[in-house]
Formats: sequence, C-alpha cells, structure tokens
Amino acid sequence: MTNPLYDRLFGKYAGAETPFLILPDERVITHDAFLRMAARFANGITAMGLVAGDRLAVQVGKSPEALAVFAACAQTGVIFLPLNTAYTGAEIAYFVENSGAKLLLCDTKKQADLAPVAAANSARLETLNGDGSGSFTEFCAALPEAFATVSRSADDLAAFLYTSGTTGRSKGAMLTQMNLLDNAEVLAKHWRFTAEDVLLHQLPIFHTHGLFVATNVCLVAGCAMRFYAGFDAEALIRDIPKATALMGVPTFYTRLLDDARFTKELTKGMRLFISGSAPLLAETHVQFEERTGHRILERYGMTETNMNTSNPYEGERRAGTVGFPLPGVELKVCDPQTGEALPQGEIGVIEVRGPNVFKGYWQMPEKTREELREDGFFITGDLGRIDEDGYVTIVGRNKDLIISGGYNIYPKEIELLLDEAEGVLESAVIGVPHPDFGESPVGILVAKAGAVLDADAILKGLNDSLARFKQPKALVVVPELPRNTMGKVQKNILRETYKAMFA
Ligand code: MLC
Ligand code: AMP
Repeated sequence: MTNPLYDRLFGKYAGAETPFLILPDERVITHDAFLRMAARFANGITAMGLVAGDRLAVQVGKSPEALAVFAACAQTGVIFLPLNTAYTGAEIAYFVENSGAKLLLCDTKKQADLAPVAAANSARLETLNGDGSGSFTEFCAALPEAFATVSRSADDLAAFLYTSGTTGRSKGAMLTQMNLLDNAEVLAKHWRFTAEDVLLHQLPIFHTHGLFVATNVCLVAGCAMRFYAGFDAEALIRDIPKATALMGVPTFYTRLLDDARFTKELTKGMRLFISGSAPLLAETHVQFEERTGHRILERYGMTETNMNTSNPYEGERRAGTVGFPLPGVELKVCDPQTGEALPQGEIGVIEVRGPNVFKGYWQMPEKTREELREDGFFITGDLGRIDEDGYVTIVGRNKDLIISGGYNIYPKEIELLLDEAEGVLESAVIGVPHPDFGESPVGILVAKAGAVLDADAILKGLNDSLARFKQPKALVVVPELPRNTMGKVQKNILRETYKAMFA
C-alpha cells in the first residue's frame, strides 16, 4: 500500500522530533507532532463520511491546524480545496457548488454567512479558526493519533485550486500527486534546500506559492519553517537573523526595502531570497543587491503548472528575467495564432509541458481543450521571449489579467458587476502601476444619458459580491470608451492615459 504524496512529504517523518513549524511565540511543532495532529484530522474527516476522491473545501486563517488539514487530505486521498480568506459568501457559494465539496471548513465569523451555502449543496459545515479552535478541532480532539494511510497512485488527484478566466466563471485546476511531488522535489534540489534551512513563511497557504512551493519544498528537504499568519514586516525584521531563506511576492521585497532596518548586517545569515507570482522590477532587484548584497532569485509559475522556470542558484541571477526551464520542464515560445514555435529571440505565448502540468479543469472539458494541447503543452497566456543565453523573460500577457500583490484579478468579473450598477452604461477595468501592489485595478465608467454616477456608492455596492483585494482602487467617469474599428475597447489607450495615477 503506497501513497506517494503522503509517504514522501509526510509519512517519512513518523517519530521525528525535528522542528517543522516555529510559531511567532517560539513554540515549536515537531514533524512527529504535526503528523499526529494530521492523523487525528484524517480520522475526523473519515468519520464525517469523506472518502478518497471527495473534495474538502477550506476557507480558514493560516495556522498549523490548517496545514494539517492538507496533510490529512493527502493521507485519506481526499482532494484539498483551499480558498482565499478574502472571498465573499457569494464567491464561496460558486466554489462549493462547482466542486461538489462534501465538507466546508470556515472561520466561526463566517459560519452564519456560509451555513446556507453548505445547506444548499448538502455539504457539512464545520469551523476552524486561525487560533486552531473550532468545531472541527473539537470533533477530532479525542480521535486516535494514528491513521492507516489510504493507498493512492501518483496520477490520483491531490488538490483543486480555482483560477479565474478572462471570460466566465473560475475553473478548478485539478492537480495530481505527481504534479505536486515532482515540482517540490525538483525545486528543493535546484534551490539547495537542506534540513539545516529555516524558511520564513509569511505567504498565504491557499495558493500555489505558499502551499506547494514553500511548504512542500520544506517538507522534501526536512527543514523548519517560521510560520506566521500573514505578511508582517516587523516580525521579518525581528526574525531574519534566525532564518536562512525567504519566499515572497515582489510586494514583500519593495516593503522590506522601504524599511531602513533592512540592511546587509541584518541579512548576513540569509542564504536565499526567492521572488515570484508577479513581475519583480529589475530596479527592485538592483536596489535589493545594493542594500543587502543578495541577488533575489526570481522564478515563474502558475496555478495550473506549478513552477516552470527559475534563475540559477549558482550562476547569474539575471534581473528582469525568470531564468531557465526547470529540469523536466519543456518550454517554448509560440505564435499566438498558429501555435507554431517561434525562432529564439521572438516574442510569443509561452507554452509548457512536463510532470508539473495539471490534468485539466474540473468538469470543463472544453476549457481544458482550449488551454491544454493534446500533446501535453499548456498555453500559459503569458507573453515571453528566450534570449541567446536561454534566459526566459516575461514581457506581458496575452490574457486580460491584473496581478495585485500576487493575487490575480480578472477585469471581466469586475466589469460585469460595474455594468449592473445604477446609472452605468458600460465599464472597462484596467491594471495601473501601483507602488505597493505592482498593479491595481481601476474602473473606467460611462454613465447612461442624464445619469450622475456616485463612485463611492458604486464601490460600496461591490462589497457583497467581490473580495476587497479585487475592488478597483479608483473609479473614473469618462464620456465614452476608446474603441477600435471593430468596436473593441482599446484598453492599451486607457492604460496609457491612467498609468501615472498612483505614481
Ligand atoms: C491585501 N489587500 C490587497 C491585497 N492584499 N489589495 C490589493 N492586492 C492585494 N494583494 C487589501 C485588503 O483587502 C485590505 O483592504 C488591505 O489591503 C489590508 O489587508 P492586509 O491583509 O492587512 O494586507 P497585507 O497583509 O498587507 O497583504 C498584502 C500582501 C498579500 C501583498 C502581503 O496580499 C499577500 O500575501 N499576497 C501574496 C499573494 C500570493 O501568495 N500569491 C501567490 C499566488 S500563486 P481594505 O480596503 O479592507 O483595508 C501564483 C503562482 C506563482 O501566482 O507563480 O506563485
Ligand atoms: P496564478 O494563476 O495565480 O497562478 O498566476 C500565474 C500568473 O502569475 C502567471 O501566468 C504569470 O502571469 C504570473 N507570474 C508568476 N510568476 C511570475 C514572474 N516571476 N514574473 C512575471 N509574472 C509571473
């Protein structure tokens, strides 16, 4: 009986009294203690009637318990479906309905809001709070600390991560055990992680970066993580001398650079700073090196593919590039119209293939066919170029996507809501450079004849439907939207007009 994901990430630590999670109050959870908690949760999930292949949706604050739910899913073969804590009840309703989740875990504060969602979908609802309390942990408290691991194969599904699209609703990316394992093992080796490392973990654990990259790499290497509820610059400054590595989105690094206490002296014991999920400005890379002497290692990935490329550990970490395809990953730059591979140096859509690439979108065979070719290449929608030394540079996107502080925001989702607001004739949402978040959404509105738009009321009206981080940071009213001869809104003109809005 084997279960590759559980065996290779978790099971191998049975009895190991080595530190796994170090909490801000210096409390240590060893690998073995973590495994025992996960086994209790595996017994709990099983007692609640879930079996391998069922979906368990979690919208919970970051905690050791939340992470142990992921391990319990691996051990039981249940598919783990983490959800952004910022999502509204309306957004969660879609994920629960679409995934057919049997169990939904949420914070007690969200319980009243989500009870009707769970009931409408015949899902069980239990609570798990950021401090580890809740009905789920109470249910599991007296259960055995051992669980007979359910047999699974590398091709079985391990997780669903929902990702939005340029049109329509979010799609559940189906990730197999192999997708996660292969990538974590490649990355741990590529970035030289060992049991001696201590990773500063301040990313959320409901996305690829914090969950599958940061956590799984540490589990492969056997090292400890200093584990925080979220980004906290004070805690970073305090704890950097006790750590060796940090993984973050570019906002982490620009914020650290804004702090005069972040110096070469402070970071002298650090081995590695890794950035990803959004473009790191070459200028940030240069400033970071000037300040600390460290060259940030930038890598490139996606929910559907895990990590695709990385700058080298040894060798030149080239600012403004995302490095080379990782071992086992094939990457080509293709003509967006024909799909033909383009000659080196030309700009086109990046396509990738390898054991890291997902299995498809849950119950969306057409969407899967549109993006995942029969030969296994996934069309990323990112525009890139490969230089003569083989470094990949992302130059833009062939998809209408805004990335704010590492979170993806699809303009269409916001435009549909703005178009419904009182007095609005039509809208266009664009991404505008933002000093903290990299990019932020701005809504451009056209009023119906005779209507006077109230921007504050329109923004307030989004609160029930749209997570705060997706809401436009500004609304602008214009007489009409610029259109080309085909009638298509020219967002490039709008982006140019408003590019200095947050400068
Ligand atoms: C928070 N807010 C944001 C935001 N995060 N607004 C825009 N964009 C964001 N990313 C808003 C909140 O709604 C709130 O608004 C206010 O900012 C304060 O919230 P907060 O929670 O205190 O913010 P903070 O802790 O400062 O968070 C900022 C952040 C965080 C950048 C640290 O967003 C973050 O951790 N981002 C990482 C995202 C990530 O992990 N992405 C990986 C995706 S995987 P208000 O108005 O209510 O005050 C992927 C694949 C790959 O992309 O390659 O890795
Ligand atoms: P997500 O769907 O949340 O996984 O976001 C994936 C997207 O983030 C990619 O398609 C890219 O557009 C972007 N991305 C990730 N890493 C980088 C990077 N290092 N540089 C530029 N864009 C990146």
